[in-house]
Amino acid sequence: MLRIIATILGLVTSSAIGLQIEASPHIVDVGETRNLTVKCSTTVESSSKMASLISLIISRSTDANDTNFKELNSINVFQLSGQVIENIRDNQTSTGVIDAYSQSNLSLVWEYPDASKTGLYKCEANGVDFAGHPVAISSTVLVVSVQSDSHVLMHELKNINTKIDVLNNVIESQNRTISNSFDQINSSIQKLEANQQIWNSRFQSIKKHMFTNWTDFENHQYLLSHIRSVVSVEDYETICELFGGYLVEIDSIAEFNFLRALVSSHPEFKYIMVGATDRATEDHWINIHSGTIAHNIQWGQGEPSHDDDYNCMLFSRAHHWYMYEWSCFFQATYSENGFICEISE
Ligand SMILES: [Ca+2]
Ligand SMILES: [Ca+2]
Repeated sequence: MLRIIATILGLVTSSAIGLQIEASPHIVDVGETRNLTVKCSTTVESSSKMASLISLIISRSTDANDTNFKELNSINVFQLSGQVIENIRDNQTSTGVIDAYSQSNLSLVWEYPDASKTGLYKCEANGVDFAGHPVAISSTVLVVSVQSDSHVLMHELKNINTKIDVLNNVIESQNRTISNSFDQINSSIQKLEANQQIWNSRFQSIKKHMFTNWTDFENHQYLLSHIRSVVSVEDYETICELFGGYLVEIDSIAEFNFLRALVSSHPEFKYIMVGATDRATEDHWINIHSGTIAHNIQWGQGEPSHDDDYNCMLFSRAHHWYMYEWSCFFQATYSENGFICEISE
C-alpha cells in the first residue's frame, strides 16, 4: 500500500512491467515429447505503460490465424497476491505467483502432450498505468506438433494390424462356413450310408425270398429262383417292400372308398389283393404289415365266407369291388389278379 501511495505521489522511481510468454518446446513430437511448458512472466521493461499488475491470464487458440482464444488459467492479486498456486487437472499442472510490483509468473505444464495442446498461446496482463488508467498488454507464442517417423511407422503398423484382424475375421468366417458345409456333407453322407444299409437289407430279404441259390462265375452272379407254381400274398409283400412300402392296409372308410374308386377304374382286373389276413383266427382280420386290427372293411354280398381255408381279402370285380374272402395265393399263370402297394411319403 505504501508503494501504491508513493507511486501515485511520484515519490519513487517505479519500474514499468513488461510481459513475455515462452513455450518449451515450441515443437511437440507427439508421443515422444514428455512435457510441454507454457510460461508467462512479467519483465522489467521501460517502454511498458503498465505500472501495476492486477492479473495474468493464459489462453489458447487452436488455430494460429484465429483470435478466438479460450482461457486456460489465470491468477490475480486479489486472490493470490504473493502466493504460489499449484493445481493439477486434465493432465495439466499449473503453478504461479503474482505480485503487483514484483516478479510474477504463471506456468502450465502438460505431460506427453498430444496435438490438441498445440496452437497459439497468449498471455495477457491486466493492470493500471502510471496515471491510474486500466491497461492491458499481451504476448503470444506458437506451439506446433509433428509426428516422428517412428510414430508414422507405428501408425502404419497399427493400420496393417487392423487390416490383418479384418482379414483374420473374414478367414475365420469362411472357415466356419466351410466347416458347416463339411458338416452338411458329412450329414448327407451318413444319411446316404443309412439308406444304403436299408436298401441292402431290403435286397437281401427279397433275394432270399425270390431265389434259392446265387453263385458267382467270371465276375457275373447267377440267381436261381425258388420253384413258383403260385403267386402268394408274401410275394406281393416282398415286391412292396422293395419299393419301401407294404401291401396296402385299409385304415379308414375314406381310404376304403378311395381304393374302391381306384380299382373300379381298372375293370381289366378280376381280383386285387390287400394286406390283411385271418389265418391266425377265423374272422379276426389283422393287417399283415402293421399287426393292427383291420377295421373299415366293407364286404361284398355273401362275404365273408368264414372259410378257414380262405385267409386273405381282395377287391372283387364280381362283387362290385367290395371285399371278397379268398385264398392267399393264385396260380402263377393267372393273369387277372393284382395288388396295391402302400408307401408312406
Ligand atoms: Ca392304409
Ligand atoms: Ca378265413
